[in-house]
Amino acid sequence: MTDTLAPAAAEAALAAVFDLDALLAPGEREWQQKARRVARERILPVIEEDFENRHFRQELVPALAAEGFLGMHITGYGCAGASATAYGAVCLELEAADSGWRTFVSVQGSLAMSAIAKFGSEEQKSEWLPRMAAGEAIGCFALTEPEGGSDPAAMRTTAVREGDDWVITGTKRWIGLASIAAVAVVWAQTEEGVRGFLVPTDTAGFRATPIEGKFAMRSSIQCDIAFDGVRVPDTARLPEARGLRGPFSCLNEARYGIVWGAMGAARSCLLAALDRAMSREVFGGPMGRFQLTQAKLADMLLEYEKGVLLALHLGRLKDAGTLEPAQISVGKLNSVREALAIASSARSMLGGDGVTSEFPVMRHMANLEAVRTYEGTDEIHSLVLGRALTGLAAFA
Ligand code: TGC
Repeated sequence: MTDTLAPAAAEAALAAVFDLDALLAPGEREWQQKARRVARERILPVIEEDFENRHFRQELVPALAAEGFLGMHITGYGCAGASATAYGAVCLELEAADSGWRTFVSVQGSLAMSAIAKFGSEEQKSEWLPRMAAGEAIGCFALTEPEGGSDPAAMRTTAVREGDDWVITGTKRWIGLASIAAVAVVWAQTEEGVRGFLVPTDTAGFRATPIEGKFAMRSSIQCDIAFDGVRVPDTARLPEARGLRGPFSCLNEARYGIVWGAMGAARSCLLAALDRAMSREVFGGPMGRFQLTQAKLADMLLEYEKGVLLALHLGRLKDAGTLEPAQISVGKLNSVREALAIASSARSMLGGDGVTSEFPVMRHMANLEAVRTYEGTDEIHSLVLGRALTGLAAFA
């Protein structure tokens, strides 16, 4: 197996057209460089093996925590208080290695920690956020149910008030990290509507089971969860979360990270294809001299550059406090769709070798199929945009 480090000459050629890194502010660039180093030194050397073996390398969690990546956009409670743009750049670099590791940072920081930071009591924040930022406690975000993820309003998991306690009953599916989590942010239907609860995973009646047989996201963990009369005190309820607006505002954070992250996977595929075009001899010359090869590379470059510029624009809006959910839908839909197209085109340029683990392309393509579905499918984001344009909701 050759290593999957981005070939330096291809990287230089890409940067010579547009140096997208140069658009970052110095502080943002520092975050990006840290993430690029961690991805190259700690993740890339083992990722093909972990993907092959369906292994989440949990021992890397302290390394990511030590760099400050966990909940890095949250202020206080041991979190770095970095900009949204810096967080996006970190997502891009981690996903350039593998979507599974961007997903880890996303589930921990954008979903579980964000839910606590946005809606938790002072006690809940003090209890969980510093430990989660340090990587000592892992969190998960239990929203999606086995009957389907696109319509959380139809959730069947219930939380019933009994005296000072709540009793949670139901099932969740596709919940990242649940089997190694210390705490689950659980969304459940109550008599007053959807509410969120912090459930320590050692509570009686909580059971998380990793989902087997995945052809995507094999270096990370997604689980089924069963709640069999899980009893928690009222102090476990997130006091500021009322209705679906709660989980949806956390999904906004995670979707935002994907806008950047998918472009990392795209970059990795583009670089592999570019390197091949420059180094492979066919019909008596370099493959890169053929017009069809150049046309493919040019199309990949266009969508990659546009995708990163869009991510940067959304990052600036988010840092200004003006980013709207429909704008995140533009980014999520575009980034994942175009990253997949880039991966597919790169695969074609690699020929048969493109389907092997000698190159990262097929792994990224498989992961991106999962990314395309979670945090709002292509269809859901299209419909969010359809509603934004027409004022008519096509969900019902
Ligand atoms: P509706 O049910 O009518 O609205 C409910 C309330 O939510 C508000 N809202 C939002 N708030 C903030 N940000 C958003 N993006 C929001 N979208 C909706 C809405 O304003 C309303 O508030 P209020 O106060 O008036 O009650 O919902 P809707 O008609 O607006 O939305 C319908 C639709 C289809 C867009 C929505 O249901 C949706 O986004 N569906 C997709 C859900 C999704 O992405 N699921 C995948 C989650 S991924 C996962 O669970 C796994 S976590 C990752 C891991 O663990 O690995």
